Amino acid sequence: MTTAVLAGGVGAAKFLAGLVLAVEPASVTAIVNVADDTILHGLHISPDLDTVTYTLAGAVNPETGWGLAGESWQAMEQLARLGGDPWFRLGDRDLGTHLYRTGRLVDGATLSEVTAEIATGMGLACRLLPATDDSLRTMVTLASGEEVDFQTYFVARQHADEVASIRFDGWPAAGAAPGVLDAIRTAEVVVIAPSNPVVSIGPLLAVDGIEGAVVEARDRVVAISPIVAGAALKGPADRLLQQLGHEPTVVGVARLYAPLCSTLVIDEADADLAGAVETEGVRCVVTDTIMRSPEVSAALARTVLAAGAAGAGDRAPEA
Ligand code: FO1
Repeated sequence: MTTAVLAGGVGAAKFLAGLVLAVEPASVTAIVNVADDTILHGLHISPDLDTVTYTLAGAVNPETGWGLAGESWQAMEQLARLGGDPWFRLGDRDLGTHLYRTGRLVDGATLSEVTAEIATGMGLACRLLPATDDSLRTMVTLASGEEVDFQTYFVARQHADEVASIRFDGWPAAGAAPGVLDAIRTAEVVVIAPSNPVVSIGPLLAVDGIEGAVVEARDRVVAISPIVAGAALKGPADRLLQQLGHEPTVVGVARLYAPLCSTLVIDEADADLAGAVETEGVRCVVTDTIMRSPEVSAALARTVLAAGAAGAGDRAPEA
């Protein structure tokens, strides 16, 4: 079974780690958010691509969910010694990835090409595509009126500010990277990973052509709620939803995603809201979505694929 997964960072990476246990890894295409990307110290950093890559390679830092396990931090220590500000912590080995990516981009390679090279270098068997090779950046307007880039909001200010609005710099010009639209159109099941709907899935859908392709695939699109019992498992998704006028519950997620998916998978903790989710016009599947281990993620992946296949079957033309 071929799958295309719309992916942000840590939640998506954990789901993908289970998916590649459940199916042939070569049948999986992850389409990854790049609107968190930033240039720091002259280096092009792609946090979500690296989180997915390191997780699938079994090399991610298990405590943070980003960066590499067993890192050393001598470059950051030297930076601080020289008076630089190491607010965005780049480990010594992680820096090698950013050096490689930046060097290849400066040489004229596309982000898709470099991403494929890094994935191969890290031993990945599935396909990783950046959503776009163009520049697309999440910009956050705070309640104070100040506009900051995503990593300033997320890391430097620890997503503590009230947010007034979000925009994607580079929209509407940013076009889908090679293979992205085709992967969505041809996948037997399309998955919207349990990522932040506003700042991870939002910028993926903002790339020219992606939202249209997902809407067209709706019968075989399954989303996994990143909200469990009214809270985000990690990060500010619940607060962002609320601040931007959405309900931070599985029902709010269903309302947002109903035009895109035919099934929403929610956690057992929200089982009592399954009926309200279906009122929003999506089928609801209740299962364990807390990915404590790759085995739990693999079980979730099997449930998601079965739901997607059933959705596609519902509307399949009769033979
Ligand atoms: N997140 C942090 O909270 N603090 C950091 O210092 C930090 C550094 C960092 C370095 C490389 C990388 O790939 C990711 C990093 N992240 C860090 C995570 C990053 O901010 C992600 O964009 C968010 O986790 C949202 O997905």
